[in-house]
Amino acid sequence: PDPLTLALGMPKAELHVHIEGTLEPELAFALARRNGITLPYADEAALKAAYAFDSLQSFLDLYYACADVLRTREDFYDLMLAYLKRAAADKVIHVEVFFDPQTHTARGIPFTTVLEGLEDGLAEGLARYGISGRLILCFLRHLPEEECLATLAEVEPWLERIHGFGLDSSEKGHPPSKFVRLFARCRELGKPVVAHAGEEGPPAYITEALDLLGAQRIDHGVRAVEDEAVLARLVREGIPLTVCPLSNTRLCVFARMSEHTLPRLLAAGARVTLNSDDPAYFGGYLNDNIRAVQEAFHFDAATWYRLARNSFEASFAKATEKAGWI
Ligand code: ES4
Ligand code: ZN
Repeated sequence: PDPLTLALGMPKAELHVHIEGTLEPELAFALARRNGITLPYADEAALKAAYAFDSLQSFLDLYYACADVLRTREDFYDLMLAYLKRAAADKVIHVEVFFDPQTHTARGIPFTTVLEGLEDGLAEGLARYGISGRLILCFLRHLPEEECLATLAEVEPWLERIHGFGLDSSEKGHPPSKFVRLFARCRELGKPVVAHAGEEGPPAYITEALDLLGAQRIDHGVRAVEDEAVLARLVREGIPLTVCPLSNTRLCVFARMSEHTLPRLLAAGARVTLNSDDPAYFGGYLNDNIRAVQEAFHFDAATWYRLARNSFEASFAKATEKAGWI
């Protein structure tokens, strides 16, 4: 088979997907109906027409608005199970799923409703599709650190059900240095931490995420190529980058896929993984990202094996689990 067919059929791990970003218009309207909510769009076509973003912020505004339809434990279950069904179709066998509890608790949804619904979905996804799943709690960086510290204190009773912590939302103007105390506490609790950095923000934010937050993976990191020293360090230290190609083109980080820094990151020897980020909003799931990348770059089979292997190696799964996958 050709390299693309091989890549599509390879078992893979997905390490960068926001569960709120898997909310398809169909499900959004179904949940709106079920919960008696009126979305500010007439129908699914009108909502899809709004998926024309010119920046991260223009996307986030819509993403947070749509999340308002998620109200009950069953809603979060339906959302997770729908994602896992799509992931299974793309040969994803392990997922580390981001969720943004502050988006929900700020609307009066109890944290337990969110957590239990997502866990119900993960349990059913394991039973139906054999996918192993973990939850990574992301803090919203546009909020004050004090609020994030309060959120962390609130979720401490459920700590053994949260695999790790991350940092997402509006990057520019909200550098990792804003969250030193928060992530020190996360690490004190014995959890792995990751952070979005170098998506829209400069390479210096990648350095801050590593040095000030102790990030074990960098989400995106695609602007690392702008600073030779930052890129060299990522390579030397084997820091995984969870790259999301369709996200980057849809949010105008790159004008077109052919301008994406993925080939330069790979050529430098960076530990790149491919991921879907917010697949409902950015034009597709993991295999859609692979198709778009292959259309632009025509990678060989060895590169696709490398990317699939990286996804398992960079995961937070136990060494015994990894050994079974690699
Ligand atoms: C996100 Cl693409 C992206 N960047 C930062 N934060 C996010 N939350 C959801 N998607
Ligand atoms: Zn992301």
